Amino acid sequence: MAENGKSKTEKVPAAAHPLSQNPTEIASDINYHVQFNPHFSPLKFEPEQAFFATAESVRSRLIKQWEDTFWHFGRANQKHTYYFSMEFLQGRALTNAVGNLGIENAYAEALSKLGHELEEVVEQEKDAALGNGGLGRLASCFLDSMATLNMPAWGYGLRYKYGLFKQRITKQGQEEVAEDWLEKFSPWEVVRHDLVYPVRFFGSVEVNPDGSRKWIGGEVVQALAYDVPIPGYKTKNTISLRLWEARSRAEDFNLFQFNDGQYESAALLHARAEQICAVLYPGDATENGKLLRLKQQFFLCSVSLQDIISRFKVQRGGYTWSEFSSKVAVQLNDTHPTLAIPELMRLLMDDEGLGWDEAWEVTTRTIAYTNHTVLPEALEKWSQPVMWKLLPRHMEIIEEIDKRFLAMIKDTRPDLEHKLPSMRILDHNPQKPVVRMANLCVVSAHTVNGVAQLHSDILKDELFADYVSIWPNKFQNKTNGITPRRWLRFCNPELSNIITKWLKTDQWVTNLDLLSGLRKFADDAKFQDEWASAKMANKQRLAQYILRVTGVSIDPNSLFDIQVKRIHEYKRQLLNILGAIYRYKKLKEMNPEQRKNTTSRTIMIGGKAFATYTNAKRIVKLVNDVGEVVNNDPEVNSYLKVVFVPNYNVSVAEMLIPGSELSQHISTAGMEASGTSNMKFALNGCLIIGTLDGANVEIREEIGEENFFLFGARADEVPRLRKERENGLFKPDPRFEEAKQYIRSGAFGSYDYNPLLDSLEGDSGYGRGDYFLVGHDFPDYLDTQARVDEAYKDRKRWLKMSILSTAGSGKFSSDRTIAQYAKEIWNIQECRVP
Ligand code: T68
Repeated sequence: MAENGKSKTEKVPAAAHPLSQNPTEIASDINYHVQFNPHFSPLKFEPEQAFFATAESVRSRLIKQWEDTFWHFGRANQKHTYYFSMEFLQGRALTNAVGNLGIENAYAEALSKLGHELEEVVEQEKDAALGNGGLGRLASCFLDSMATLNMPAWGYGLRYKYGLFKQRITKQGQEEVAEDWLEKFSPWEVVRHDLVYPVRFFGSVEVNPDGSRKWIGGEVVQALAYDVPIPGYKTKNTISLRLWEARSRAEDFNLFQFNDGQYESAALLHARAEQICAVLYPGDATENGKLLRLKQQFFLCSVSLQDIISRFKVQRGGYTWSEFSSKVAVQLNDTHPTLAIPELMRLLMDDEGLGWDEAWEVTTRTIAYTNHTVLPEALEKWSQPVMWKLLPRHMEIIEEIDKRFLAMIKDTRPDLEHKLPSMRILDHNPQKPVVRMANLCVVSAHTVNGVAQLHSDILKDELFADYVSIWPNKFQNKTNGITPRRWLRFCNPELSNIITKWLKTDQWVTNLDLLSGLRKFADDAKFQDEWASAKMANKQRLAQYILRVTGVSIDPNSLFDIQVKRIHEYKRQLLNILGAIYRYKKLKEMNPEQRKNTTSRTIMIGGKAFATYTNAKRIVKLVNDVGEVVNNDPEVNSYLKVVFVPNYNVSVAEMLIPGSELSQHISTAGMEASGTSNMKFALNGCLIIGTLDGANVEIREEIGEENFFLFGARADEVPRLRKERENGLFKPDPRFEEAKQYIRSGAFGSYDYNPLLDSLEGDSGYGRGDYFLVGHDFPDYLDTQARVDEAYKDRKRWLKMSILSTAGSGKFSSDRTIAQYAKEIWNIQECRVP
C-alpha cells in the first residue's frame, strides 16, 4: 500500500483489470468471481451468490482508484482530516457503489444476462449497522461528501461484530436479536495485515530517572485495520473508512493451561480482546458494561492516533512536531472519542519526549469537537475510580489539564471563580467523583460546534455559556446535512429522473442548490402530474413492502404519514400515537356519511427502543396494540390504519422516505439537536409537521413557512411551561384527557399502560409532570393535523407544497456541511486524483 510511500507496486504495473462498461464483459467478470473466488458450493447461483460475486466484481474496480487515492494523497502531503466516530451507520453499499461509479445500468444489464435482477440482488446485502441513529448516519453521509468533494479525509471507527440489534415485534412488544452483519463476510472490507498496533489497558505509571513518565504493565491487545472503500460520486477519489478490530497475540493463548484441560482460562486473554469489538454500545447499566464501553472508546482513540502519527512521521522530508496540526485535523464525533485528547498528550510527551506546553499546543490545535445533544443524561461522565484503574496515565494528564484550567481562571478571570464547580473537568463529588467529558472537550478543542443553528445557539447561551466569555471564537454552528446521492438520486430514481428532465441537468446531484430551479414549475399542471405519478409509484412500492413485513394492507390513495427515528420520550412518538387514538375515537363516533368527508390516513411509526429503556418499549407496544385494534375494525379501517414498521434501519428508510407525504418531527422544542431525517423527507417532497426544534427551524426558513405545518411551544417557552406543570398550574385540554382515558378503558387491550400515562401526569424519571410537554402541545397538534387533512384535499395545493419542499432543500446537502467544516474548522483543501 501507498501508506508509507515505500510500496513496490508503484513500479511494477498490475495486471490490467477489465474496467469495462460492457455488460457482456461485466457478466463474465461476475462469473469469474463465482467460479474462481467461490464462497458457496458450485451448483448454486441464487440471488445471494449473485450479490457476493457482484460486490466482489465492483470492489475490484474500486481497488485501483482507491489505491490511486492513497498514492495521490501521500504524494500531495496536504493536511488531512480524520473523523473519529464510535458509530458509522453505512447501510448497504452496492447501489451506492455502482451509482457513484456511474455503472448502474451496465451492471443491471450484466446481471440480467446471468438471469438476475439488480434490484433483487442488492436486497441480499445486510445493512452495516455500526451505529444507533442520527449521529452514526451523519458520519456516513459525511464520508460520502468528503469523497465526492475530493477532500483528503477519512473515517476511523470500530469493526463491531454485532451492530445495532434486529428488532422483532411479538405480542410482548419489542424483542432484540443480535444482528450478525459479518455472518457470511463483508465483501467490501480489505484487511490490512501490516497495520497492527498495540493498545494498553490498566497497568501503572513509572517515573523515569529524568522525571518523565511511562505507562507500563497491564493488558495489551492488538488492533488490526480493516479498510472499507468510500467512492465519491463521479470522481476517482475513493477514501477509506478504517475500522479497527481487537485481537490478542498467539503468545497470549496459554498452551500449557489448554493441554491441562483448562480451556476457558487458557483462552482468557483471547476472549477479553474479542469482547472489545463484540457489540456496538454494550449496555452500560453495570460496572462491567461501563468498563467495556470505556475500553472501546480508548481503543478507537489510541490506535487511530498511533496510525496517524506513524503516517505523519514517514511523510517525505522529515517532520517537526510544530507542523503536526498543519497536517492533521481530528474531529471528535460527540464526546465518545474524547480520550483522544489525553492519549495524544501522552503519546507526544511520553513516547516522543515533548514538554507539556509543546504537547498541549499540538493537541489543542489538532482536535475539534462536535456536540450532538443537550440532554443532561447523554452528556458523558466517567467514574474517576474506574478511569484511574483502566487508564492511570491518562488520569494524571486529565488532572493536570483540570489544574491548569483552574489556575488560568483564577489568574485571568476571577469573576468566573464561582462558576468553577460546574466548569471544571473533574467533579470531585465524594459520592460520585466523575470526569466530565464535554468539559474536557470544550477546554481542549480549538473549535466546538453544534449541529443546527438553534442547537448551536443553545450551546452558546446555555450549556457552554460560561466558556463563551473566555473563548468567544471557539464556538461555531455547522448545520447537519445528508448526502443527496443515497437520499434522493439512488433511493428515489423516479423523482430524480423527473428533476433531471425538468432542470435539464443532473448537476443537482453534486450541487443541490440547483433544486431551487424547480420553484418555477411548482404550479405547472404537467410537472405536477409527473410529480404525483412518481409519488404514487413509490407509495405503491411501499404498500407492497408493508404488506410483506407486517401483513397489513394499506391503501396507496390514503395520506401516508410517517414518523421513523429512535424511540425516545423527547421525540414524542407518544404525541403521535395519542393523536392517532383521538382520531380513531372520533371516527368511531361519526356516522358513515361524516366519515366519507374525512381524509384517509395511514400512520406509520418505526424505530428501535434502547433495550433497557422501559418507557420507550412501552411506546412500541402501544403503537402495535393500537394498530391491532384499528386495522381490524371494519367500521373505520378504510379511513385509518396504524402500522408499526418493524426493524427500522437505513435500507428501510430508503424504502419509506420516497413514499412519504407527511412526516412528523415533533420533539419538545430545544431537545432535538438537529434531526436529519427531516431533511431526507423534505428532499423527497414530503411535507413536515413539526415543532420549532433543531433543523426544522432552518428547513422551514428555506422551504417557506406556508409549506410547513408548525405547532407547539417554542424552546424559550419550555422552562416556564415546565415550571407551571411542576406547580400544578397546567389545565389539560379535554381532548388530551379523552385520549388517555380511552387507553385506560382497555380499548387497546389489557396491557398496563398506567406507568406510561403517568409519565404525562405525575412523577416520571424526568421529574414531576410531563417533562416533554405532550399535554401542552396536544391541542395545537390536533388542530394542525386538521389543517393537514384540509390541505390534502386540495391536490394542486398539496403538490405545490411538495415541490417547494424539494426545491427548498438545497441547503441540506452534506456537501455544503463538509465544505463548511473544511474551510471553517479543518482548514483543508481539495486533493483531486487526476
Ligand atoms: C443525534 N444524536 C441527535 N446520538 O439526537 C440528532 N449514540 O438531533 C442529530 O441530528 C444527530 O445526532 C446528528 O447530529 C444521536 O444520534 C446517538 O445516537 C448516541 C447518543 C449517545 C451514545 C451513542
